[in-house]
Amino acid sequence: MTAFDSLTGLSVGDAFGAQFFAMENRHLLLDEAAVPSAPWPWTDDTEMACNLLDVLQRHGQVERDALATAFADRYDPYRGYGPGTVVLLRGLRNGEAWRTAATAQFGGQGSMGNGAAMRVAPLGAYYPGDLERVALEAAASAVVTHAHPEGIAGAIAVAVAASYAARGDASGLIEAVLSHTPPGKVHDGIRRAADLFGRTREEVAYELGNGSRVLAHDTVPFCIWAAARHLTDYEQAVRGCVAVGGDIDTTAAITGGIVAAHTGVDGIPRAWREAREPLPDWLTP
Ligand code: 8NA
Ligand code: MG
Ligand code: MG
Ligand code: MG
Repeated sequence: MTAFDSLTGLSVGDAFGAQFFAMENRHLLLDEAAVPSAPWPWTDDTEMACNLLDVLQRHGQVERDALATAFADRYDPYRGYGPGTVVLLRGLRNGEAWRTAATAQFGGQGSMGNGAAMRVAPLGAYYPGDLERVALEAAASAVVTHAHPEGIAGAIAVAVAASYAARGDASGLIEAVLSHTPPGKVHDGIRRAADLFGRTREEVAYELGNGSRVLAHDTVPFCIWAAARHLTDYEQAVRGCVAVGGDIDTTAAITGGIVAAHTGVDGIPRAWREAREPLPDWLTP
């Protein structure tokens, strides 16, 4: 399936998940079949994913300067960005270079937030099955904002998962992701996910984390598990992310982006696609 299919799955997951943060929608968390009332505005996850796909379409690869410029020029402070990314994007708008700004984050460690992983599934689907290439391009897309090795590893894992899923083969996904993800906490979490296949989503969220710290390693392993477990069922996969709580918009965006790379847009409920706020008009489908 195409990168745009994956972006549709990512943005619908983001917009659907974000609705559950609204105070007036809290009661819907108790209803397994709840559908929040439309429209569903999307958040930073989708804004960054649109910029990344736009750069891929214009350059055929991740052009890091172009990506930083797109992130900064189209930064909408109303979309709910993480605190480090807010500081970074403001700096870029004021003329700072991404290279120095991204490596200066968090006392010079760089960010290991889940923000590089949340936007990257369509990049994987852009190069279906080409896992080596995907790992390189995903790393390049991450470092513009997330220079910490775990932030980068989270992006690689998600992109490889989407690339593998887009190729159409549903088995062996976790092993393929593990073989391309650098060692570290993200890798360790995904390795544990492989042993949790028969467990409930609540047990898995407890074991691996569900993004409640908004870090790559407490977000990505659960998403890889949810996507691998429900690779042919978009609604089940995304509802599973919502049901366990945590960073719902982002776990649903990552998982939805991977699953839609496999199912295509036809796997996403039509009513959900219509409820999601339209994507920016500068992006070509
Ligand atoms: P980020 O770069 O600010 O990272 C997110 C957070 O991770 C930081 O604010 C820190 O608390 C922590 N962190 C990152 N790197 C380090 C480090 N090296 N050492 C210690 N702590 C660190 O932002 P991001 O773009 O990665 O964030 C993405 C998330 O924020 C997404 O969930 C997005 O939707 C947004 N967001 C999340 C929530 C939520 O609570 N679920 C709410 C609003 C916005
Ligand atoms: Mg968000
Ligand atoms: Mg070029
Ligand atoms: Mg989030």
